[in-house]
This record gives sequence, C-alpha cells and structure tokens, in this order.
Amino acid sequence: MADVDEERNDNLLTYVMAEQSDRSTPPPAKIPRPDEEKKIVLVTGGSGMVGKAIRTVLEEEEANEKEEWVFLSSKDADLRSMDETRALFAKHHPTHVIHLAALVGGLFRNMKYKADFLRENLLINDCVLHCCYEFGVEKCVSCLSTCIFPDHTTYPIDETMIHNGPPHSSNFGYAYAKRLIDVQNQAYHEQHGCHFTSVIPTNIFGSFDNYNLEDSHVIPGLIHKCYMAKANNTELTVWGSGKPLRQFIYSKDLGRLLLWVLRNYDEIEPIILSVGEEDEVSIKEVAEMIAEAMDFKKPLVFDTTKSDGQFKKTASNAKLKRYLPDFKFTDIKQAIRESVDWFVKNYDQARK
Ligand code: NAP
Ligand code: GFB
Repeated sequence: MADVDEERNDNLLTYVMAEQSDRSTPPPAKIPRPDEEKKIVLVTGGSGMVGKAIRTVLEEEEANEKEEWVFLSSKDADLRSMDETRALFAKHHPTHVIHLAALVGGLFRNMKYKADFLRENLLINDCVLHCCYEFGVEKCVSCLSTCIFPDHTTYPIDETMIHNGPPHSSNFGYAYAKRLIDVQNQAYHEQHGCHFTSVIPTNIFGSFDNYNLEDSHVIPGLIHKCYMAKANNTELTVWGSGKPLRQFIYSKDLGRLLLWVLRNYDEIEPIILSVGEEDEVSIKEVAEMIAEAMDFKKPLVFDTTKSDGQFKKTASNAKLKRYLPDFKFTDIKQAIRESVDWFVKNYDQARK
C-alpha cells in the first residue's frame, strides 16, 4: 500500500512542481531596444477589413514616427498554435499589440459553425494574450463585438452588461469566446499587472470586407448581391424580413478610434465604439441605401424563409462620447457609397 501512496505522492509532487514552476515563471525579461521611445505595434488580423482600415488611416492621416507598425496575416503565423505565436513574438518583440485576428462571419456563418467559432477564437485569444504576457507587451487592445451582450437585456446596452446573461442563440460560440477576452484581460491585470484592454464595436463595414455570400455580414453581402442583380438584370433579394435594427460603424472611423485607444485609453475595462442610438437603421433601410449607391432601380424582395437573427442590439456610446465628445462619424450614406465604389473598382480582387 505504502508504495502506491508514495507513487501517487511523487506524481502529485511532479505535477505541482511543474504547475508551481509554470505559475512562478519570472516576469519576462526587459528586451533592450535601440530606441526605447519607439513603439513596435503588432496588428494581428492586419490583412483583414479592420486591419486594412487602420493602415489606410495611418497612411492618410495619423502616422507617428515614434511608432513602427507590423500588419500580420495568417500566412505569418497560425495564431491557434502557441509555438507559431511565440516564434512571431520572438521575431518582432512588440511593445504594443492590436489584436484583431479571429474567425469572423455574418449571421448565417455563425449559425452554422458555432463550435468552430468558439474553439478557433478561444485558441487564438489564449495564444496572443499569453504571448503578450510572456514578451512583456506594454499594452494590448483586443476587439470584441456588440453581439456578445446578453440577448434579453434593457436598452441601450452599456459596457457593464457584458456578462449579464446568455448572448443570442445564433452566435453564442463566437460571443462566449469574445467575452472571455474581457475575463482574460482582468485576470492578467490582477495576477501580473498587465495592461490588456478591449474595444466593443457594433457591425463594421467598409473596403476590403468579406463579400462571400454565405459567410459575409449584411452590408458586404447585399453590395455583392446588388452588383450581380444589376449585371443580370434581376431583383435584389434581402434575407429575412428587413425589420431588424443595427448600428453600423465605418471601418475607417473604427481605425481612427482604435489608434486613439492604443495611444490614450488607459482602462482595463472595455469601451463600446459605435455611432449613437439615434443612428440605428433597419436592414430594409440599409438595403435601400446600397441600391441607391449602386444606382439599382428594381424593387427589393424579402426572403422571409431566411433568419432575421437578433432583432436588435442597441448600444450606448456614452462612454466614448465622454472621452471624445467631438468625434465625427462618417455619414452612413457617404460611407456606403465609398464601400460600393471600392467593391466595384476591386471586384476581381475582393474576397468572395
Ligand atoms: P476579417 O476581415 O475577416 O479578418 C480576419 C483577420 O484575422 C485576417 O487578417 C485573417 O488572416 C486573421 N486570422 C484569422 N484566423 C487566423 C489564424 N488562425 N491565425 C492568424 N490570423 C488569423 O475580420 P474583420 O472584419 O476585419 O474583424 C476584425 C476584428 O473585429 C475581429 O476580431 C472581429 O471579431 C471584430 N469584429 C468584426 C465585426 C464586423 O462586422 N466585421 C464586428 C465586430 C467585431 P488572413 O487574411 O490570412 O485570413
Ligand atoms: O450582418 P449580419 O450577418 O449579422 O446580418 P448580425 C444582419 C441582418 O441582416 C440579419 C439580414 O437580420 C440578416 O437576416 N440580412 C439580409 C442579411 N440580407 C442579408 C445578407 O445577404 N447577408 C447577411 N449576412 N445578412 C452578426 C453576428 O450578427 O454580427 C456575428 O452573428 C458578429 O457574430 C456580427 O458579431 C457583427 O448583425 O445579425
């Protein structure tokens, strides 16, 4: 009998020691840098729509010589792999990270792949945030989404309501993985004093979006469908009743706000990045704006056999307005016109 207990104790000890040693990993060594002043900003998901918007804003408006930017795609590293993520951080030694990389998609993709949305995003977020800790990253800004908020809630939604109940059934895989980023940020802050925070945008649209008809969000999906309907002289079919309500933020406005958050926002708590509640529009209204921008004259058809998803997720941007009372959002009609023009001009290269 003694032998068995001894062996069990040995195993336990080995396990605890391993855990202990892991838990007491010394804080990461400070990497001497040629220019201590310089920020090295790593943008995961830099090849996606929001990543490209940040790049455009930097090129057009907000460059800062004290910042070196590295925009990543999945070709640089599969961020579901801790080894590949560590190798990437060892290569670039970032001081700051904007974490955008994720498995992303519209209502219909989310409904179909809930387990993939949960697991892939959990893996990506764990690898990126733990490497931010291991490599002593000074600040990490991750991207959540207003679809993570509870489905049964009072409106408008604000930042304090994230964990107040289950999200909408259509995207709970994605929603819970994103909610956990807020939990991870709090945990790394409390245990290691890390400065990891997050932003919560509403539905985003703009150039470089994903226009795949099955996987996309509503605006790129309708832009693509309207383009084809015009070419084939057919009707434009809007999925669902057209009644759901959404707040849409233009990717370039989000790019500007993400630069502000990286450079100025000091809370660990998340902040909603959105147009005001008064700018909420119905899917029917946004479809009409796209048809107008595409100079499409045929009537819209609503396919009510398709899901409407969540009816609304009206978010308050009061916290943002307290920080940036004068921030000007691009008029949605103007933003849709620019998005349509980009798609028509880049039809062959666009993700479809
Ligand atoms: P996107 O255009 O689909 O881009 C996704 C990015 O993530 C791409 O750069 C992709 O790289 C990268 N990526 C995906 N899986 C990866 C992996 N395993 N390893 C490394 N990189 C990987 O997405 P987006 O619309 O710009 O979204 C950016 C962020 O905003 C995401 O965190 C998303 O959850 C959030 N968000 C989006 C919306 C919206 O309406 N689009 C709304 C709220 C929040 P490749 O280019 O190589 O594939
Ligand atoms: O943008 P969307 O796919 O995402 O759909 P959610 C918004 C609304 O547009 C739904 C209607 O009511 C759809 O029924 N819709 C009409 C269409 N025509 C189309 C179309 O051609 N394509 C698409 N996709 N929708 C997502 C979440 O919810 O919001 C994601 O599932 C993410 O996780 C994203 O958070 C921002 O706004 O319904």
